[in-house]
Amino acid sequence: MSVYRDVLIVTDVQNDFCPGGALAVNEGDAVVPIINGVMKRFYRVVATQDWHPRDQISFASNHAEKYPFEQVEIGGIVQTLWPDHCVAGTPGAAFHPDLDTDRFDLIVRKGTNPTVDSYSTFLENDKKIKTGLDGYLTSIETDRLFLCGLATDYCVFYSAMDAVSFGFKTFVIIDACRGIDVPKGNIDRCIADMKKKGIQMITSTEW
Ligand code: VGL
Ligand code: ZN
Repeated sequence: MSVYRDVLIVTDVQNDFCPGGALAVNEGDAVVPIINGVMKRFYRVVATQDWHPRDQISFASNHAEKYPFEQVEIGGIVQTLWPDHCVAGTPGAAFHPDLDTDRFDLIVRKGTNPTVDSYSTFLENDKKIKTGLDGYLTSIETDRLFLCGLATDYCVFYSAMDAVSFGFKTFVIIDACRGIDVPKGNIDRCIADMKKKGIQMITSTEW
């Protein structure tokens, strides 16, 4: 265990983001053994779950004549439309069966609001409504935050950017992440933006 209060955020390692799932990320399940291996190094482990009601605004199926991966503007927020995924309580929303969930100290569910989606595990896509995670991390006197999971260019990216804004020293364990890459090149763009914001990209074997 490190001398720092290091907290790991395991982002959305759920069946629907793994091969065979409704919004499968290429090699999404490859992160599972890596995450299981690093969890023991941390003071606390927080897991997140994308957890949507069926009438979630981000589902293309809830919009007439719209298709997955199109973008729409709703109330001033540009929202990408997705296939129905991670519907609360369904097998697709469950953690990957090989993920060592016994190690989780806290589970944060996000995207539960039907009218606003939430990529970040700190703030919904309106950038205002909090999940409360910042309060938990401050309360346990977190020194450093490490993010991993799915997807690199959506939930990991937005969570990492918000983590910096909330004042946390932030790292992304990049070999323990996989991305959607829609639109093409999105993963590389997001990695560049994270570096610009002062987020350190590290690998699971590096520290
Ligand atoms: C995510 C798209 C839609 C993610 C969640 O976990 O990265 N991406 N909902
Ligand atoms: Zn989602």
